[in-house]
Amino acid sequence: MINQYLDINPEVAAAVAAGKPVVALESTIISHGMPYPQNVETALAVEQIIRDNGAVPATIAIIGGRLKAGLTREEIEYFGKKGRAIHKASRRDLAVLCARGEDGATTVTTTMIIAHMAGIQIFATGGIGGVHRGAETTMDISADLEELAQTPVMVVCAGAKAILDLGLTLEYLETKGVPVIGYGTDELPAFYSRSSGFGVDYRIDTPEELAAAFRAQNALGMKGGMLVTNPIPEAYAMPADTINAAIDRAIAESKEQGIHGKETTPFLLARVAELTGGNSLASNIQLVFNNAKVAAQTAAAFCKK
Ligand code: PSU
Ligand code: MN
Repeated sequence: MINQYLDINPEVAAAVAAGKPVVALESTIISHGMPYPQNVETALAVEQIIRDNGAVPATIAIIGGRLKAGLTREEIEYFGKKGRAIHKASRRDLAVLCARGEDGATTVTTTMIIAHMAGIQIFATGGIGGVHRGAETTMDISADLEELAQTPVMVVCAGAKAILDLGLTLEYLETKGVPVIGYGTDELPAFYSRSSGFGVDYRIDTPEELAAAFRAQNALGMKGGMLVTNPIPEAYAMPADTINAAIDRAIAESKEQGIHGKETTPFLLARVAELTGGNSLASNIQLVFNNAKVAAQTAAAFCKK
């Protein structure tokens, strides 16, 4: 039974019904993760990369209270232009937005929820939310970690930004039983840079082996997701000290300005991009492309059985 609030785009629905590879994409990365017009250009280019690697893209968002799996070019433009004026929608927001017929940009959490409703198992993004630095007093822990614990979708990302406490994020994922895989690496990638100093649970080197691990997890009846962390390509990686200086300053400013709750992550993302003079944006775009490719190849391997 399809959910009464869900609209699956016809191409996506046909691919899911035929057991063909589909990759979900989030919309908060468009509205809150990057500035216009690079956000729209990137979102469209990512869809093309997924097609070039043999899968159908399904960008996910909430429009007029409808949960959309698969957006048109016009809808992607709309999210990109409206930017941070769009409601950033996490799990707690879904019911009210649907009841009121409002728009919402889906985070990793809500993209996983809607992908799962639509029958999509693989999702590509940039970075996930996690345990924030100072969470021992703020209790700021992203709902993304809880969703990974309970929704069976594989999330391919470039690790997590050092705006988070990466060590605590890994501890939380361990407690929640979420496997953290390094794609071609033993180390957790730190988004803009390839290494963080923290180890992953397993290193996997091929899309086929990723697909096999996720298939086994589903066959075991385990309800959660799987986190695949794919390092940024060497050519686009940023020097750790440049990026860390920008992150430290952005965090200090967020405290001074009293930024909190759901505003914290978008504030830090935008400020780090400004402080690095746009260099971080170029890296951000490239790592999303790289994740889209791995996700599409894994979706193709997953469908082969
Ligand atoms: N981290 C990034 N880029 C992003 C996000 C996080 O490097 O675009 C977005 C994702 O949509 C993620 C959300 O799910 O921020 C997490 O927000 P919060 O920390 O408020 O849970
Ligand atoms: Mn938060």
